[in-house]
Amino acid sequence: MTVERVKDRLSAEIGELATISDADPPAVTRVVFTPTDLKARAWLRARCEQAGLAMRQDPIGNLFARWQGSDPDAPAIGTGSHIDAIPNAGKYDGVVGVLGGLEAIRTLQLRGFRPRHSIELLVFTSEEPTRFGVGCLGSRLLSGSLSADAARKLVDRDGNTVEQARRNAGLSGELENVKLPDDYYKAFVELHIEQGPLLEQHKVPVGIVTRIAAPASLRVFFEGAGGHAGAVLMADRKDALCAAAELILTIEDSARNSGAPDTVATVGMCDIFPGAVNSIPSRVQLSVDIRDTNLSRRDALLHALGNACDAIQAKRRVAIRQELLNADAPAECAPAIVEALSKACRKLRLPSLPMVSRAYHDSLFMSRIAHVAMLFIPCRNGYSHRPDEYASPEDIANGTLVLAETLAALSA
Ligand code: HGY
Ligand code: MN
Ligand code: MN
Repeated sequence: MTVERVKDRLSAEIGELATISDADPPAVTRVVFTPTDLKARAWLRARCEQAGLAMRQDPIGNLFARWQGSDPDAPAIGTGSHIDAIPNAGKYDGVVGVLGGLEAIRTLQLRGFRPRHSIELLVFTSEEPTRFGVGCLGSRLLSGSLSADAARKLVDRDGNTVEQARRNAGLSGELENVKLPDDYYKAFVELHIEQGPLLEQHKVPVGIVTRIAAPASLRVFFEGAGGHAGAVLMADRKDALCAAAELILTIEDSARNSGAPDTVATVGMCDIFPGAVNSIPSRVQLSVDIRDTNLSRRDALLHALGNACDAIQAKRRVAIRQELLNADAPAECAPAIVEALSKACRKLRLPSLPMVSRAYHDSLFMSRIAHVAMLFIPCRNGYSHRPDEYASPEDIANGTLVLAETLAALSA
């Protein structure tokens, strides 16, 4: 019975992929171009080859597994997601879209379906910003949202450039050759866990994404004055960490009071120098993540952050410098692809809920060169980016079968 086979095979494969990790189970860590990431890519490539898919990898490491259609001139239908995982993550983020996409193809093959448009499963490089600070590195380059020169300038915390890291991972060719033409894909559909609580709360098995929020991220550098924790009196201090703390609370306050619940801001990283209990912090580096479904509200928060930096700098005599890493536009999903997903849900008698994606995804950038929509499945308590992230085999199978129906309809 199809659903049972899909449930069993996907549960086994998701479980197996989760063992290729740099964290103790149930956590998963798989950072781009590490030996673990390369091992996971090899594992996945083998499964795609077993399914008879033609493989290629581009110069940034995006992986393409192609089921050749009967019309070689017809633009392809793309699906896929990512398998890199932030530190101490779960095993479903991205993986459901990759293994679910592979299973959707295998399900159609078993049914004897023959696509007219080729169907291409994509595994994007570095969807997570963990190593190079900018998320969706592979889909940004593929869609032309990031230039090859700008990508080459990205450096990890150990000073390795993207160029060094990709070459060490065995990749060749020039980053200029990653960009695909605007008419390469007729459509791109990504299956992903919701990473939020709405589907579970509404007891709806499938979400159909109509809009993807606008993400921005930046680093903020604070340069104060160090000194002895005992000897320097409070009035004489230029404490970089206190300045950073004031900015963090100001960012939180601005997001909370933006006038809409869709504005979110997070300071997820804080480096303190010299990092000794009895030494006044002289330098601090923050990494800030700001998003909103509404572009002007998101930009207003970036502007408010700049003003706050000026005020804190003047008040505390701590030099503050911002480095904007990315400030991307939101994406509207294509009505025709949204309708194709809705139709597939109706055919499978699965209720669906139209929704916004507050997380960003490779689809955000694929929307720059193709008609895009996303398919969400529930995740328990909305948890994601944590080891107790969980999606049920039933929900994963439902999402996979909706994807299969949609790919069949789009590629006919
Ligand atoms: O941060 C995000 O939205 C995605 O999970 N990388
Ligand atoms: Mn993620
Ligand atoms: Mn993801």
